[in-house]
Amino acid sequence: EKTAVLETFDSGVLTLVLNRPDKLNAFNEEMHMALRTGLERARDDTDVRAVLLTGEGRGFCAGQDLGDRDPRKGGPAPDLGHTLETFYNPTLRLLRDLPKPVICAVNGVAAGAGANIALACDIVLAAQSAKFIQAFSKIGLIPDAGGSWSLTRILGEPRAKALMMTAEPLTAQTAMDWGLIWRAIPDEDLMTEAQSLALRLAAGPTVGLGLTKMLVQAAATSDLDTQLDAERDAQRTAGQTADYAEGVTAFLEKRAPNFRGD
Ligand code: T3D
Repeated sequence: EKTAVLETFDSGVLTLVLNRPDKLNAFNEEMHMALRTGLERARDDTDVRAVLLTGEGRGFCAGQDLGDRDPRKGGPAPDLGHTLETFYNPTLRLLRDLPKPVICAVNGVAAGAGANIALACDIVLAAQSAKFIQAFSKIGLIPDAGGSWSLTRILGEPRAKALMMTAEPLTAQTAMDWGLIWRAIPDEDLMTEAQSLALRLAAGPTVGLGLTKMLVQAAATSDLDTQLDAERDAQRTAGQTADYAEGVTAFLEKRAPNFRGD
């Protein structure tokens, strides 16, 4: 049995590759746990300064493995609230709470929870041929993995509802035009660009980047006064890092900074 998520570490970047290509990297319990283990390592290991998430084969992730939900096998209907609470929601929270940049390289179709996990990453690059599909309505489910929240906030109700109710595929180009992802990239250049972005961010001021991520996320639910207070507190912390001292010194010495991540 192959490892459900391939993990490699190089120059501060932890690369996690969803690895069930025969099923377009659909989630079974093993892949859930392997991804969670990888994200926990990213959180706990101070050598990890950026994460790159992608998929093996022609798809990024087709969401839940429906083979594990076959009603024809009999038995009571599964409690999908329980599976969200046990498997999907902890992964979403890990991604959002990780105080380091998470780059997603969407190498092919991203459907159902697969689409929404991609969209929960901090910077999303997608191959031109990739598609995002809110596939849930095709099987009678609701958009999970944070999709009902993130798509509504980013796109507004009209586009969010239409995408979710029709399950029409969204091209990478339209996803970029609508501000849902950072960039659509020619297929052959996707991994090179994603790796170079991940390396660049891993060589950045990690504490400041993590604080930036948290501020942006907090802005979704705070008013300006609360956000100004949060910026004050975060800037106080950033101003005490060695990377801030290095950044200013490098500027004054007219050289590139050498950030260490602390
Ligand atoms: O259950 C819970 O815990 C609740 C949480 C739910 C979260 C969810 O994600 S619900 C949504 C589940 N996902 C879907 O409904 C998407 C199902 N897949 C598709 O609609 C299509 O496969 C795609 C549009 C993603 C891609 O289409 P296409 O034509 O490029 O590929 P394909 O031929 O359909 O798939 C290739 C293989 O992957 C195929 O296997 P085969 O025939 O070669 O042996 C197909 O069955 C398999 N596959 C694709 N998606 C899934 C899958 N197998 C199991 N589960 C899948 N989700």
